[in-house]
Amino acid sequence: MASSAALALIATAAPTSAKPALPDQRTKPSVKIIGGAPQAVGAYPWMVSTQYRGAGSALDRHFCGGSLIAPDVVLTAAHCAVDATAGKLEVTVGRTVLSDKRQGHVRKVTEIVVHPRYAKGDEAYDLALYRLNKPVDGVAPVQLPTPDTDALLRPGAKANVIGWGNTNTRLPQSPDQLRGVSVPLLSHTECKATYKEYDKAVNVCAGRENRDSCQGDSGGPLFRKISGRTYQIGIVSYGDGCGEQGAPGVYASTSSKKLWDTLAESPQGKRMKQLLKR
Ligand code: 4AZ
Repeated sequence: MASSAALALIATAAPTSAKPALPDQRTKPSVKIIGGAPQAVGAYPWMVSTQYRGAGSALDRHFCGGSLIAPDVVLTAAHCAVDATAGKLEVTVGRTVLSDKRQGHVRKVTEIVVHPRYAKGDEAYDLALYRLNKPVDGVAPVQLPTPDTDALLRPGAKANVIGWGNTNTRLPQSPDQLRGVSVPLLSHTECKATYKEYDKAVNVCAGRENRDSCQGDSGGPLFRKISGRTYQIGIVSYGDGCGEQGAPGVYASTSSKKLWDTLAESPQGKRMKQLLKR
């Protein structure tokens, strides 16, 4: 999750990280979101960096991605939000280069709603919402799919994932500029074969060797552009390492009716759902 603390840990523990580097990877290091490229300034006005408030650089304060889904609501991952306190957070909407304070809109967070079925240590229902102190006007929120349509989730179709997360599986490298990579969607059967905790009712998975999201991308969007409209189909959730062969990235599936319906199992979730008309 959080970049600075987690990355400090990686920095000191680098030689003995969980996944030993294979010889060919040592001579051919993978760089990028994993395997991606920098995105043009202004390309994603609804993209969000969630940050801890404070004096540090935006790069150090960034800890997760998110997306604007209503003028005053940000969608992110539960594992990003579950230990956070609203008063200590801010979000930056529509900024591409984290250090460029002239880009985008900064808002405070007034309320955090973690999905009531999200259980720490479990991986499913990895969805949370932030209510903002003031709407972001003049920015079109990203669209969410019609519940329980799976037309956007066809295995083999290409989706995109963007974020400021780690670009290198072996070194902690956080980019200042937003990056993105195209990832193939996989079938539920393929996902379940890798992750026994995978829940096809609320998850979707995507990626292949050297094309993946990574630490720091969590909470950010997996999306497809269809005839000029952008649909967010997933929220970066988890994976075994980043960009490893046979270990795709897992995403909370924003097409899942069950994911949204069960949000109403808490009073806060129910209110937020009404607010979003979902
Ligand atoms: C993480 O640690 C993380 N490859 C996020 C996404 C993925 C793996 C790890 C998916 O936040």
